[in-house]
Amino acid sequence: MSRLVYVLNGPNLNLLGKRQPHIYGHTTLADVEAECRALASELKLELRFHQSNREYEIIDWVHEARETAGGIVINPAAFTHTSVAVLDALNAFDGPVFEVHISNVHKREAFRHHSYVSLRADGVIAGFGTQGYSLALRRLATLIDEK
Ligand code: CA2
Repeated sequence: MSRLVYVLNGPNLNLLGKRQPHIYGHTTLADVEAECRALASELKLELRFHQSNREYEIIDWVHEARETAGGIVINPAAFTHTSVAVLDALNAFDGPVFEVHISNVHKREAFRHHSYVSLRADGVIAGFGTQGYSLALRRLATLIDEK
């Protein structure tokens, strides 16, 4: 199995650490990327880390991952709750997919309780702050090592 993993981030996550710290904390997306890169190197994973506010870019990265990657970690942000298109793209990917949410979506508004992506995800992490990304990467490495 390929040791290349994609970490994909949906809309508005570029604002992480800059607004609403009471919900999302003070860590910026650049900090998250640095932590993921350090951990990936420890776990001997190759990392592609992306964020976009555009649905089609997330879909295109999932398609790109189909050709090359061993797994995907995705925080689809608001697309979690709206996007059949992101779900369809992930359904065309064969490897493990882990869905990460920084906040505990189940403690928040009712519209955040439903996730299209969870219909495909092999695991979901919510409410562990930005540490959720590291937990998901560790699990992915375990699955890749086992193959
Ligand atoms: O908890 C999460 O990680 C979410 O995926 C974040 C999304 C939200 O729509 C989901 O329901 C849960 C929002 C991402 C926007 O992030 C911001 C960060 C700082 C300031 C403003 C937005």
